Amino acid sequence: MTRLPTLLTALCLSSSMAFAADISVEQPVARATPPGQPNSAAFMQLVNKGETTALVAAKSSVADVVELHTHTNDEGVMRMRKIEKIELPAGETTVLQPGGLHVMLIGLKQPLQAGSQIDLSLEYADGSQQQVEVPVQMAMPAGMQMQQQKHGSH
Ligand SMILES: [Cu+2]
Repeated sequence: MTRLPTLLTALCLSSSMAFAADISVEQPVARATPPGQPNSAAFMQLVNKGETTALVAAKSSVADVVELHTHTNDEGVMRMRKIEKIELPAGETTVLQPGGLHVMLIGLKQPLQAGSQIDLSLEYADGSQQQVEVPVQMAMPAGMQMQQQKHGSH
């Protein structure tokens, strides 16, 4: 009888180890789209409470293709481009926001309606996956406006 709690603890430990990437996804949001707009983007904060890893892929049932994107400032013109991964340093919060890193939803199967939710599957460098329900909003939350950061330090 006294062995049972030990066994349960061991099971819990092993299951949390199987879920290797220790990332909590906070304030996920996807941008609502008018009819006919083929693409959208999702934003969130990725809080890494574990070891350094990276977001390497994403999938959603609402879009044909999901890519990881960033924006670069090309002589004053903001352009977005696909990147292979989003680094998630240990102990740090990586912010995906308008004008910066984002999850690009390409080839929407239907318009994203404000107030609905979409599914998003995030895949990390260690092969673990995380399912996230992302609320769709018309306007981005305050503080997540399209703004260019002026500081150049990295
Ligand atoms: Cu993009």
